[in-house]
Amino acid sequence: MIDSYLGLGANLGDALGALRGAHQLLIQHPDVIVTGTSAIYKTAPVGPPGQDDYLNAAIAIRSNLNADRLLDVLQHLEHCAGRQRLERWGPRTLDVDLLLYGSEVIDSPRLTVPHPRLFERNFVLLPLRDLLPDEWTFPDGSVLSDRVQAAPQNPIDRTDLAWTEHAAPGQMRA
Ligand code: A4P
Ligand code: MG
Repeated sequence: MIDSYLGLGANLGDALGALRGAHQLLIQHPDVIVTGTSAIYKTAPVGPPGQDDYLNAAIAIRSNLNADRLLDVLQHLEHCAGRQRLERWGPRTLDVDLLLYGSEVIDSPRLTVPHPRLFERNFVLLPLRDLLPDEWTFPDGSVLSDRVQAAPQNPIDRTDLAWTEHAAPGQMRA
């Protein structure tokens, strides 16, 4: 079993519904165990101007799927949220990125892991920090707390939005 970390982002339509829907589909997936969820963050958009704020979050999972099959699952989640690929870095109903796949480094035509823009984005690193210890070491030897400190300070607010309508907000660990 491999522990993986997913980054989720949404800023079109019902963004919270898109995050919640993806979470539910992962819970229901026969080959995936959801082991943790970050808080849900409201973040200023990075990319083309005129976009709405995003909701960003991270989910920890455990799975036997290889990285390629896991990417298929993530793209299915995007598809279920009605994702259309229009503009690079443009608005999206749901973006699900594979941030970390165990401690593996993957560089294939379809997949780059760790995610290539992970360290440039506090809206990815801060949710990830809800799921991993500060001293977590990336495959390149860098440490999570140092990466968080060095990341650009894009405006970001931790919300108390819950992953399910009736659950307590914030972090859950298995
Ligand atoms: N791909 C390669 N590596 C990976 C990986 N580790 N995880 C390939 C997921 N996919 C990976 O993805 C394009 C291709 O990347 C996939 O077919 C897959 O084979 P995409 O999701 O269609 O492309 P994209 O998301 O439009 O582009 P990109 O560059 O991945 O966008 P980003 O980097 O995800 O940025 N501002 C805020 N505040 N919050 C956000 O979440 N997100 C973006 C999108 C821009 N601004 C944002 C946010
Ligand atoms: Mg993406």
